[in-house]
Amino acid sequence: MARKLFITGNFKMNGTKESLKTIVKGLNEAKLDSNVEVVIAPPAPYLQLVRSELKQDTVAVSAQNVYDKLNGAYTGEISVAHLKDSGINWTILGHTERRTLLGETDEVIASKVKFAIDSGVNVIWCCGELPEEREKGNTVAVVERQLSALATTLTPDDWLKMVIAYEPIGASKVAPVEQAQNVHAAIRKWLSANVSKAVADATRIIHGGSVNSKNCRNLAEAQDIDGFLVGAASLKPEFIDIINSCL
Ligand code: G2H
Repeated sequence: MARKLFITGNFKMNGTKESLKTIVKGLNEAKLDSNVEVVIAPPAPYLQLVRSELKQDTVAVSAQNVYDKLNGAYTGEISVAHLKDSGINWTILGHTERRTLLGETDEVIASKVKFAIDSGVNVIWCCGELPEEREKGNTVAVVERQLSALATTLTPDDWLKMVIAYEPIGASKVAPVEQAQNVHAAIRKWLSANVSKAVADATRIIHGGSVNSKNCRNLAEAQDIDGFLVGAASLKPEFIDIINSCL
């Protein structure tokens, strides 16, 4: 089944008002491949600036995290209600940096995913193994554990509002295509066995971890890699080359 390529620029905790305006200007002026769905995720204080500067209607804006409560005494958290009020209907959740640096568990992330989807915000859900888990050959088991935690909260329809990003944690260079494809295929197999074949066929499983304009084309040719979660390279003009890599 043909799945539309999905490319997210995760700016992480980088950028200034001026540098982000320059990135958005580049996107506004570029001819982007219409067969690619593009989402950019600036830091929270700049979400609205980026939303209002963006003129390409094929590019959406995403938060990098949200909380699993709508409003209230939750100092410092990001509300899906505030996102929707600002015209933002995507969020990244479970990014590897939040798992490893901020101690977010599979269960906390699953609760946030369910809350975001129920509130009408689409989710780019990240999964991936630690280097030591990879070295022991436990990659697929770890990703299946992360998927199982999510499955306890989601209905089959919920999965259709989500993109899955697989990122091998702490990989300093992009994974070899065959290795990446094997994990993506294992995720799709798990979806088919535990959710439904329709969800497995429809879900975009994107790849993250040192993706750039030089390695993206090879990765995109793999059967089960449906796009990218791009960090560092999304802050550079080459992000446009990545979006157009399959033209
Ligand atoms: C992995 C990835 C996307 P980078 O964290 O979030 O970032 O492309 O900088 O490795």
